[in-house]
Amino acid sequence: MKTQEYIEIEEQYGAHNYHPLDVVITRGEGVWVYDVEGNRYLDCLSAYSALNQGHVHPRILQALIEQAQKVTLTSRAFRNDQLPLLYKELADLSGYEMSLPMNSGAEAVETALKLARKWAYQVKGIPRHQAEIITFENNFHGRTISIISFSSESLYRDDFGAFTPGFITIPYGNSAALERAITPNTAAISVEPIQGEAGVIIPPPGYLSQLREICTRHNILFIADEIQSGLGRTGKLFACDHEQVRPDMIVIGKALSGGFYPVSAVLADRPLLGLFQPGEHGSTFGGNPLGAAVARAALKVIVEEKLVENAAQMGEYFIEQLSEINSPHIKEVRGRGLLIGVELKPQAGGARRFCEALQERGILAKETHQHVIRFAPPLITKQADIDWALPRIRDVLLMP
Ligand code: IF1
Repeated sequence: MKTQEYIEIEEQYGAHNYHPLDVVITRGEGVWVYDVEGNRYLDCLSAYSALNQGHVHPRILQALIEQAQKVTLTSRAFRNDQLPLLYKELADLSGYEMSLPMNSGAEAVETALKLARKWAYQVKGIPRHQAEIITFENNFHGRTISIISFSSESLYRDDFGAFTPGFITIPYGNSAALERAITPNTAAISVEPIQGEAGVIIPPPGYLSQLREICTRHNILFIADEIQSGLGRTGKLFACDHEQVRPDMIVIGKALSGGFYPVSAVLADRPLLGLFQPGEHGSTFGGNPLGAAVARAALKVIVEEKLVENAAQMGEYFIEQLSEINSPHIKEVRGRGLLIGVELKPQAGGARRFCEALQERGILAKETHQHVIRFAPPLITKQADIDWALPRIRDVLLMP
C-alpha cells in the first residue's frame, strides 16, 4: 500500500485529534526511520523524547522479547520478580528512596498531584479539600481532565470543562510571582524545568533554585515534571541538575521505556511516597513485569552508553552550528543538550512549512507553538548524523 492509501484509511476511521506530517513510518533503527515508500529520515523528534535510546534499541528489544516469553502481567494483586529490581535500580540511579510506577506520563503527573494533596492534609495540616497546587502558564503535563484544568492553552481546555478545582496558574520564569501566589493552603508547585510544548522555554538562570528556596521556606512541595526533560535529554540526568536543584518529587515517563512501551514513575523519598496506603492508588498495568524489564534495560542503556554525556556534547555542537545559520527567518536558537528550539520570526509564515520542507530532505522535525521548530534527536546521535543534517537544515532555513 502507498502513503496516500494509509492516510485515507486513517482519516476515515480514526479520530482527528492530530495533524501529523504525511509520512507513514514502517520501520525504525537508531536515529533513522523508513517510510512505506522506502525513504529514510533522520528522526529529530524522538517521539517527543521517548526515544532517547533511539529506535528499536537492540538491548531493550532483547529484554522485551525475553520477558514477553516469561510473564507479561501479574497485576499488583501479586508480586513479580522484575518490579523490585526496577525500584532498586531507579533508586540507585536517581538518589530517591522510593518510586511508584504508572504507564503514561499524565497518569504519573496525576499520581504526584494526588500524593501532594495527601501530604498537605496528613503532614502539612491543610484543611481537607482546601489544598492548592501552583502551576505555570504555558505548562504541558498531559491531557486528563485534572491536568487540562490548569492548562493555559485554550485548544486543550476550552470545550472540556467542568474543571478540577484546587489549581492556581502563575507566570513562568518569575519567582516573585510564586512568592505572591502562596497562601496557607499551598501544598505544592508543579513545574517543568524546561517547558517543552511551550516552545523549549528555558527559564532565566537561577530560577529553579529560587523556586526551590521559596518552596523550602514555605514548606511547599517542589514537583518537577521531567517526563520530557529528564533521563539525559538536556545533557544532565534531570534538567533540575543544571541548577543543582533537588525536587521533592520527580515525574518521569517517555524514555523510561526507550519508546517500547508506556512506563512512567513518580520518584520521591520515603516520608512522601510512604504516605500512600494500600488501595489508595493503583493501575492494572502499572509496574507490570514486561514494562519493568523494559524500563530496567532502558535505564541501563542510558548509563552504560553514556547517553547523558553524549547529549551534552552533541547538543552543544548542534546548537552552536544552528546558531551560525544566517537566516532572516530565525529569531532565536535555544536549547539545552539535545532539546533544541529554533524560533522563527512571525513573518516567516509559521514553522509548519519548514518542517514539511525538512521532511522532503529526509529530516523529521515537528513545529511547536506555530513559530518554533523543535530538534530533539535520539541521544545516541553522533556528530556525523548532525553533520549530515546541517546542510539540509540550512537549505530549508534559507528558503524565501
Ligand atoms: C501528545 C507536547 C511534547 C510532557 C510533559 C507530561 C506529558 C508530556 C512535560 C504527558 C507529554 C507529549 C504528549 C504528546 C505531545 C507531547 C508534547 F507537544 F504536547 F507538549 F512532548 F512536547 N509532561 N508530551 O511533555 O505524557 O501522558 O503523553 O505520556 O501528543 O499529546 P503522556
